[in-house]
Amino acid sequence: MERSAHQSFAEESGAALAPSEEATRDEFADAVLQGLARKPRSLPCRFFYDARGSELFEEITQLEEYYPTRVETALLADHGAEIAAEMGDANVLVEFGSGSSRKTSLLLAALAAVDTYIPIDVSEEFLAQAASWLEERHDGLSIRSLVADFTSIAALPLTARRRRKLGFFSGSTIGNLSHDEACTFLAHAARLLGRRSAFLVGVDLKKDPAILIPAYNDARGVTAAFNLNLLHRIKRELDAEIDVDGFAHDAVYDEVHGRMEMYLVSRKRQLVRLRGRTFRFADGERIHTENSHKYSAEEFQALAESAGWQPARVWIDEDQLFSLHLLRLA
Ligand code: AVJ
Repeated sequence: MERSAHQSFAEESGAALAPSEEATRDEFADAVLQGLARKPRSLPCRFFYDARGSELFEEITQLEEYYPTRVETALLADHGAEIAAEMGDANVLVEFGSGSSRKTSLLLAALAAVDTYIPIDVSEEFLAQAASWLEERHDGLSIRSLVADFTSIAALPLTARRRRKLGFFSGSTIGNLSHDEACTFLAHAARLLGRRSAFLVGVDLKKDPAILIPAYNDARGVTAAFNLNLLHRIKRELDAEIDVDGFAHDAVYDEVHGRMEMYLVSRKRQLVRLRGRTFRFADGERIHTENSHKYSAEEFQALAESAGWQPARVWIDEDQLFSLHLLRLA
């Protein structure tokens, strides 16, 4: 298993974790204990993205069945000029949950007036890698990385003040949030970005489950490995007793909520032990690990309006797989 150099050093040497790492680990442990004790059981999807999980997610984005990344990238490449026509005078690009920032380069190429890029992500390692990748490609760009959870960031750096800002939230990450949470997040982003700003949001569209299900349950089993990595992570980082092979990946479409749901399903009666607690699983019992909400263009526009944004444009590919929304503030 891959992990950050620093983390493996602490574990292999038996050295104590730094206080911030200890806090992160306790937060992880608390969330896992709470989620496993709940019925139905669930685990928060934000814990997918350790070093190995991030690597597996990158692999998912290259899969034939997983269309979102490919289609969104094509939308950005094809409509860069139109996006610039709408928002060409933006000076600051603020990206929420920026990850590897691969799609950002297309946007920066289209937006000539942007001189400052503010990526926000929980992974310091990702931010550093993304910054050096972008610096090489965009001469003179000033990058001000923020290590933070994008839902809770309180303020932007002073350099962004009184400048025209474009927010960017790609990949349909907004789909991980419930409708209420998405509305709260959009309103929060509006406050953060401020007057005369705009927000470009990538949103996966509602579609035939025959397309959705393979996107979350691919033939090569990469998504299964991504989902099961959460159990490997719990075992490794929290010293849990778990038979990871005793669980299987499952992905279903819930018509009522309009979302893909991922589960880890126990393949037998078994016990999971963690921090002095024992959890009894029945054969077939599930742990809910992710929701990925899908929106029609109209549904997302209504949600954005309820959060105080004015829907300005929406770009959709010819197969109607994915949408890119431009929202404005008065
Ligand atoms: C990164 C949250 C947008 O929901 O499609 C990919 C994560 N989960 N395959 C998504 C994911 C399973 C992805 N997001």
